[in-house]
Amino acid sequence: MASPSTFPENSDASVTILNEDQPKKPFNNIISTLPTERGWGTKHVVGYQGFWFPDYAPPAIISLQRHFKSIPNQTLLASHPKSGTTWLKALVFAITNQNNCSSDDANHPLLDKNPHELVPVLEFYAKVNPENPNPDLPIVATHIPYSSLPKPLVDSDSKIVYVARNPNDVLISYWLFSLKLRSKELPPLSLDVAYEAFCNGVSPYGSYWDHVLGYWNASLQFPEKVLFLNYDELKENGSQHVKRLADFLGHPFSPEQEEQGVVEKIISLCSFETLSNLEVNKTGVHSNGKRYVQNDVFFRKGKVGDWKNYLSKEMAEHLNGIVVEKFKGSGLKPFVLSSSTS
Ligand code: PAP
Repeated sequence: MASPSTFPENSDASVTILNEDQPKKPFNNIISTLPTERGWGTKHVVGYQGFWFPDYAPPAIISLQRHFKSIPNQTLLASHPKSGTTWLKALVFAITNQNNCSSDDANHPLLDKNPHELVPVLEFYAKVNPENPNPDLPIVATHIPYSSLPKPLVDSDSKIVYVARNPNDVLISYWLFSLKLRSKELPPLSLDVAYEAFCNGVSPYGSYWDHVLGYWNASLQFPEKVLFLNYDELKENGSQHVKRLADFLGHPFSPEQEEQGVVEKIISLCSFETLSNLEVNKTGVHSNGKRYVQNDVFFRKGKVGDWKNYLSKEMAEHLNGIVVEKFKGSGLKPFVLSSSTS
């Protein structure tokens, strides 16, 4: 995508803010009463409905809760940030568009558009369309916790796919992302401060465990509506989980397609290696409605276990211990602290 005119030429900023004040106005009275703590990429995280959010999110959530109208057969992709959103967007787009474009088509939209351009995030869309906060598109995404989703969405026939990732990699990926995208007037956040906040559940979209458990419990209660995927397992056994995903979405692969290697072609098209090496994802930008964001910030290493390069074994074990304790009794298998990166 060509750089929009408002994106500064030769800028090394990863984000350009388009209009900071406009969307907050209708909700200022509510927002000003909410508790705040130190933010990561933004000045504050704001406590709202049992979670902590970057300060831009609560107005968008309120707008979604007031004005969201469901669209038939829409699919919602949900995740805690840095858990595989970009990957899931690409996979679901490729699976559900098989009839329009095969994954080896040289003109496949994923080859010249970043997945975030193809699948918008509801809370960003809501910021610029506060009274009509649902794009007329078949696939949308969100980081909003299950308990704060708009009711018409939960009650509709929309399917929800959630992707979770091990907490240590989520923490490191999010911390590094926040350093890149932080408002330039904010001092860099140290890893020690980020780690402490994450362990205390006071990180953006946290607590991590309540976010994961909300969707996990919904997937147990409404298995036809909510599918729970795991980034680490997708890495380990892509074909099994991509088939599960396609079945769930009502786009199962036929035996002929499986024989022709369609599953593997989709996995290859959506892989970190393919996507991160595309020109659009190396040099392009996309607008999320409010900001222009460089596409390359969504592709760093794409590995399981990179936390080892940043956290001590004790730090990782402590965080994992908290999560194991929180997951106890839920039936959710705790993430294994992998011994090697993959
Ligand atoms: P978001 O929540 O801001 O949209 P999200 O895509 O969930 O971000 O997370 C980005 C992480 O997914 C990055 O992980 P890392 O920092 O540990 O490297 C990014 O590299 C990784 N990622 C992006 N695309 C893919 C992909 N196709 N396959 C696997 N991992 C990917």
